Amino acid sequence: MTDPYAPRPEHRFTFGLWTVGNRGRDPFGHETRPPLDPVDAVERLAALGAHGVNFHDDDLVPPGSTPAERDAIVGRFRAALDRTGLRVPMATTNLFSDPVFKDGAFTANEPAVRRYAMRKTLRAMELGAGLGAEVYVMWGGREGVECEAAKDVADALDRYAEAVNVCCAHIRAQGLGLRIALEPKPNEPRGDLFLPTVGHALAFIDRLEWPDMVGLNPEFAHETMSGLNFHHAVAQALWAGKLFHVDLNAQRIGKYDQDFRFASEGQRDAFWTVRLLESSGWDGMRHFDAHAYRTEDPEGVWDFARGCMRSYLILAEKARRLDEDPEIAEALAAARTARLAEPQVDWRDPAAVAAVRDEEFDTEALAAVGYGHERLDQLVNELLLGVR
Ligand code: GLT
Ligand code: MN
Ligand code: MN
Repeated sequence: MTDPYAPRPEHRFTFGLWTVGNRGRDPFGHETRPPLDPVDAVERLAALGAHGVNFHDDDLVPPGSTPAERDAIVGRFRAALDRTGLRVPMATTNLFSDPVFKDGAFTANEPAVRRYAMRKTLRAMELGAGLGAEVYVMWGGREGVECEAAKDVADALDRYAEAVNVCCAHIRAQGLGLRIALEPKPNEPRGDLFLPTVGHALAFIDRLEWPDMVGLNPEFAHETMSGLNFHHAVAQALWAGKLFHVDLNAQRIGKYDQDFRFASEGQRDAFWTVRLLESSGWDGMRHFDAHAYRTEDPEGVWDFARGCMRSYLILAEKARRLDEDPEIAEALAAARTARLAEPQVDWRDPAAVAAVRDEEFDTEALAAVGYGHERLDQLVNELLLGVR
């Protein structure tokens, strides 16, 4: 029997070189795994049925490489992509590891650091676009502060916007064909980060020079760290036409950024996210920004990668079953779910607005209605728990 949960390239699953290449270092302990050659990552991901691989500039070309070394590395990587058919849908820049960025990159107080961060990003965008990337992720890992006195937030946002505008100008001038996806995060590694949530980032985009070129890369762990509902964040990004990319992983509220295997925690939120992505027809990449537990040896990394993709496909199947379940359909009707899609008042018509002012309501009768949410939620739970 063929495995119904076997990943295939058309499922659009992608991983970062930094995810499968994560060596298990944490703030308290050293690496537990040897380095992973990017070419081996490409081959293993392709063999597992992934669609693509993403990278930071430094993941592929180690900092300090000469131009000749860079060309050799890129050539070898490109050959592996050609051999396997794996794609590079997204690229990004490491603006957080080098000590030069300790006070920020685009929002560093020192102007030369800001210009260096822009230079590194323009070059990384060229590298990514050269390998086929269409989305450029911007995660401001050091854009934040611990010492509140040291940074003016409005100035920092002005400089952040300036840097994004410079990147957009370069994309346009060079015809790189990239769209920028901002990735919010509330804290870690800084005490507080700028653009902490999807909502903050959406509001920021409106103030940019080319807002159409900029959207979001929401991450499950990052919204959940803030105690927010990831499925709602993705839904609002979709509603705004701003879901350019998505980082799927797992996270418990109130903890450090765990980046666990997708759906290993928070299965309900993972389920609603998968259902939303699948039912919306969104054609972006299902990117897993997660890494294997520190306990794993190199083979365990591939169990981790396979697990992310299988859980997604299992939840997608549950979502289909939910939509076909007659008892759940009945419960949804009792909850009047579809009626939320019915507009009530044409606000362009003054008579219609005035009629709202004068309508009479039987609020007692309206308040007496039961919506059956206990029954509906339990049916969904039983489906997720595998007894329906
Ligand atoms: C880093 C971070 C992620 C970002 C990556 C892209 S780098 O691993 O924790 O959330 O998506 O810069
Ligand atoms: Mn994360
Ligand atoms: Mn991420």
